[in-house]
Amino acid sequence: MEYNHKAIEAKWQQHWYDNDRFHAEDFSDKPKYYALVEFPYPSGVGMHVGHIRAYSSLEIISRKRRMEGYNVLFPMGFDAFGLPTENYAIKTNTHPREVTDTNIKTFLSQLKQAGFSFDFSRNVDTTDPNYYKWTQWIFVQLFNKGLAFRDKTYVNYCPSCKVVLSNEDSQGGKCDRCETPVIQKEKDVWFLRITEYAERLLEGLKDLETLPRIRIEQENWIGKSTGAHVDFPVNNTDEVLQVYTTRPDTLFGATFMVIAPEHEILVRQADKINNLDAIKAYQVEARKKTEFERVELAKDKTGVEIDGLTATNLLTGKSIPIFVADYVMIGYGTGAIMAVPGHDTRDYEFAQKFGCDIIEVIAGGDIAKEAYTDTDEGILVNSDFLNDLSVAEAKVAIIDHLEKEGIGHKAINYKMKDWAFNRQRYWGEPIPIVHCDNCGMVALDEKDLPLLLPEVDQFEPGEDGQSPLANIDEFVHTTCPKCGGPAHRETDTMPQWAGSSWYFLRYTDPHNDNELAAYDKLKYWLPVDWYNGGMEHVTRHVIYSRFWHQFLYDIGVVPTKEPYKKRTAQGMILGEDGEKMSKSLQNTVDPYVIIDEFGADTLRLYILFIGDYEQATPWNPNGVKGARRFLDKLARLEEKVEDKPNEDYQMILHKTIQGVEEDIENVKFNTAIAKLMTLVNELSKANHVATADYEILLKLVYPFAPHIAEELWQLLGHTEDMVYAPWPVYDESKMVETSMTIVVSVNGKVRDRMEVPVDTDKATILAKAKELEKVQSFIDGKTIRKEIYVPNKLVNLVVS
Ligand code: ANZ
Ligand code: ZN
Repeated sequence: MEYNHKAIEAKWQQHWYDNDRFHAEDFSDKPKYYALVEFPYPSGVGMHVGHIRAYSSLEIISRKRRMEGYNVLFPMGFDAFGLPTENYAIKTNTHPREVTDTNIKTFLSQLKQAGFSFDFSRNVDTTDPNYYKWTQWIFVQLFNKGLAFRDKTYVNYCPSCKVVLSNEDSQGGKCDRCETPVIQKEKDVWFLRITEYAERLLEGLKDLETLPRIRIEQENWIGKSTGAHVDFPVNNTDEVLQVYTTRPDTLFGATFMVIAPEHEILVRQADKINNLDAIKAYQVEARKKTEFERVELAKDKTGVEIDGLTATNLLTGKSIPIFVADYVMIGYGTGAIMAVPGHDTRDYEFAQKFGCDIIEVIAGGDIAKEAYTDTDEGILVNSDFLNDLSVAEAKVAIIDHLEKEGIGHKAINYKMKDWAFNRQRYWGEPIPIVHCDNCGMVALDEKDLPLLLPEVDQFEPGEDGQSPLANIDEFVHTTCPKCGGPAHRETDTMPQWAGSSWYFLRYTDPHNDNELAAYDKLKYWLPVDWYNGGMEHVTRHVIYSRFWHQFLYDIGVVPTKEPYKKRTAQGMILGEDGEKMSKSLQNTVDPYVIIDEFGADTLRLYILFIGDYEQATPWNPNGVKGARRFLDKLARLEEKVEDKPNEDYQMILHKTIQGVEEDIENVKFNTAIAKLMTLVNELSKANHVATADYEILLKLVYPFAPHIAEELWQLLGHTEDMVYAPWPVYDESKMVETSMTIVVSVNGKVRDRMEVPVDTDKATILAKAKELEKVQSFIDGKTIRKEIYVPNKLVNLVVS
């Protein structure tokens, strides 16, 4: 066949999409399969090769599953709220709605040009009021259950974007969007109480089918630790400073205390503090630093000793100093620690700088040199009733003692914090809450949802991080849903993570006006059988969405405890230079230039052939041509097809079926394609290719390069397209080896190899081995002392 990719791809795309060939059928009798890929943010530049790679894994799986007889749900949508659109709208003075609609149109057309088999009748758009009505509805349920609340706190604030950022949006101390260093600012913000679900989020990971690194990232993010709360009375006050420690066994070595600069005791006991000015100055300095700088970077410990306050270590009975230092975080544990310089590296550095006592309470190290932190080997010393115990034993004994004395108790802590859930931006879901002077905060009734974004012509954030919605009087002034009195609306909007926390539910019933999705449809489709997305979303997005899902399960809205059964993550495609693709490095690749020149099938094939799917891989333009040559060969092979069997290549054919099957399921798409290439090369050498065998080949190629496969399939005379053509199964009887290779060595050195039929007996093999020309020169005139035969593998002749 003459391979004209443009005509072929246009023809089949029209056929598939006009006939809705990838339609997912609610309640079909076939077994269901729900394949989910992370929906894109529809940016103005369109899709890049990374998008194509991200969707390709489950595109292959979806096409294969349909052939295997499944009713497949493989949907697509748009996570369209967010800053880039809003910034672009401000810059170009266009409404974000208009920008979003244009971008979505581009994305949709590009997805189709790549030939993806999404069910486009189920598209969702998080900025569609019919969609965000339900995002708001979920927020109301969270609010009514006390899981959404407002609190004063220090927040990460980007002075350039003028928005509050979550820790995850400001990793490394920089704004995720604009790279400006983030500062700490006190603000009244919305939180979702995700910490209440910490244990269940951890628990649910046990059943998630995923790579260890993906599970470990989530576990670390949740960050569970076990230890104790211990009380330290503050001398001459009625205050008790409570600390959280994972090492209560070291209590006899606690020689000073450290509190975070934001600790409330500094306000409560201000009149007793003699060096308040120095402490206030220190607080100002600390506020300029990010958490990352405070914890990770501060090699040189800073701090101020509180002049006027001391505490008592109730175990030693000694009075100990209290310091303010920024290596202690206000948001973790109790915001105060007992410092054990002998056995904690940070405390050791601090103690050396400030001249505090260092006491050894775990024997085994040399605390004159450094903190001794080995907890497996250490034995307690200088610790009264704990002496001679191991660390593990001492932990049990001390907690028992603390609880008996009423000065402490066992405690669990999570690194994870409550989810800061608001932005001061226009292009987001309005938070459906009103503030009433009589009733306080009141959630809107379901009948008043969606609370629409008001029309404005000014999208710039208000001063001091206020949302632009605060400038719109008609929006702000309203009446209380409870008492009818005057009230004002919340003007913050939700973060972008909101809409993506439940979109996979909406796909099951995208046009429902009465519920977020009908329960019976959720029951039919859930859980998601396989979810693929970016490694960077394994913590934030996946954990947030699991939290919402668990909450919705608790209130009876969804039928499964967990949303996802299996999770994989693709590696990034790097530029030719091995660097991350970026406009500034000019190393980006436009997938649509390649589609135009070589075709979507070539692009799809190459993007999966490029390297291990789960690893980062650099782009290689020569590889694109190689992929195209493979398709050319596949098309040429059609001229060799004859309607009569051919036994010559059956073994490799069936081994390829088996290999491709296994590789696809194990996300080893590159080796699956390599096997197909080998098969096509072998078939090209055959005198003729049997029709039935060529059909098998086309079916194996179809998930990767569906347009050309369909065209060749039709050329064979098929009137039905390949979407539901049955996936091939290998025939084991055709895979039995008929010959084997035997290595022949003399005195342990390999001299030759020979092919023999598999059922050859030992005597024949030894005789044949001695007849080999290359062997003879080494045994001629010598005595054979021993003849060793390792069945099916090798012969060794020992001569002297
Ligand atoms: C005494 C001690 C002795 C500690 C020792 C460690 C080693 P993870 O495992 O991360 O939970 N800590 C507690 N709250 C803190 C805060 N707000 N900011 C900074 N550090 C804090 O760590 C718990 C340990 O980190 C606690 O155990 C505490 O120091 C410190 F040999 O207490 B430890
Ligand atoms: Zn009211």
